[in-house]
Amino acid sequence: MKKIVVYKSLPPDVLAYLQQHAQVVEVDASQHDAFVAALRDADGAIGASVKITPAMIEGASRLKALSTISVGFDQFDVADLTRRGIVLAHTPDVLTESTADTVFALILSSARRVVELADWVKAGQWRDSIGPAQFGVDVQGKTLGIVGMGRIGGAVARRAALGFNMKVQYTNRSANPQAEAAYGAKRVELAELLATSDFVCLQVPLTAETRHMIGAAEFNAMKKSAILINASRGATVDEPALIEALQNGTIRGAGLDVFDTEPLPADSPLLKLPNVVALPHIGSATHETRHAMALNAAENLVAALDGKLKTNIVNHDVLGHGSAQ
Ligand code: 8YV
Repeated sequence: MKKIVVYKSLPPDVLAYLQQHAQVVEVDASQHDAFVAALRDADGAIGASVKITPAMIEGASRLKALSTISVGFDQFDVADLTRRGIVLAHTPDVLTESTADTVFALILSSARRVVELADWVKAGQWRDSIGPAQFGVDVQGKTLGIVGMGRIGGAVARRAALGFNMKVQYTNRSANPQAEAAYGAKRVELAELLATSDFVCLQVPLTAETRHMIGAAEFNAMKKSAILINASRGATVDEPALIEALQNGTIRGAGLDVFDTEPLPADSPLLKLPNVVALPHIGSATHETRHAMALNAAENLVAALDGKLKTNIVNHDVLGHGSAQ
C-alpha cells in the first residue's frame, strides 16, 4: 500500500479520504528529523507553510508526488522536484475569491483607517463628533494598480471596477484581455503604475525575479498619498525600505497580510505605525475555503499517485520525465 505523509492538520473527512487510498502518517513538521525520516519511505506528502528542501528528500527514493495546500509554491525547489520526477500539485482556484476578499478588506481598512479608529473608540477616545483628524481617504473612484494580474489579481480587479467604480491598471508578463474587456483594466509599465496609482496592490508569486521588487526606488516613485497593499508574499517587498517609507511619509500607508518573517515579530517597527494594517496571513483563511483547499490538495495527491492528475500541476514538464527518482 502507498504511504502518504501529512504535515499539516487536515479536516477529519479529508484525512479519512486519504486513509481510503493509502497508509497515512501524520507528522509534526516542526520536528525536522522525524519529518525527514517519515518522508524517506513515503510515496507522497501533503501540507503547507513548511519549506521542503532538496536535502530533506535526498533519501526519499519512493517519493512521487507532493501536494501543497496553497496556491503559492515558493516553499519548494521546483526544478529539483522536476529533476527527481516528483509531481508538485497546488490549489490555485478554490482560494481565489476568499483571498481577493482579504485584499479588499486591506484596501478598505487602510484607506478608511478602520483598525486604528476601532482601537481609538475601544480606548474611550471618542468623546466628540469626529473631525479631519479621523478622516480617511476614498476608495471608490480611485485608481488601483495591480502588480500581477493572475487569478487573484483578476478577482480583485472585478471587485474594484464593478463594486467600487475604480480605475484599474496592471502589470503582468502577459496581457489579460478578459480583465481588460470585463473591468476596463489597462496594462501599463510598472513605472507608470507606481506613479499614478492610489493603491498599489501586489499579486505576484514569489520568485527570484519578484523578490524585493518593491523597494526604496519604487516607494519614491509612488504618490505620497498612495497606499501599498500586499497579500502575495512578504519578500516581494524590501521590508526595511517599506518601514522607512511609512515612517517618512514617502507613502500614506500599507495594508499587509504577509511579511518577510512570519509570524511577524512583536517588536517589528511595522506594528508601531498607525498607518499600517497588519493581518496574520489570513488570505485564504475562511472555514469554507480552507476545507475546500485541503480536499482539493488531497484529491490532487491521490490522482498524482495514481498517475491520473491532469490539473493543478506546478511542474507540468515532470510528466515528460521517467519514473520518480
Ligand atoms: C495559505 C497561501 O496561507 O495559498 C497560499 O499560497 O499563502 C494561503 O492560502 C497558506 O499557504 C496555507 O495554506
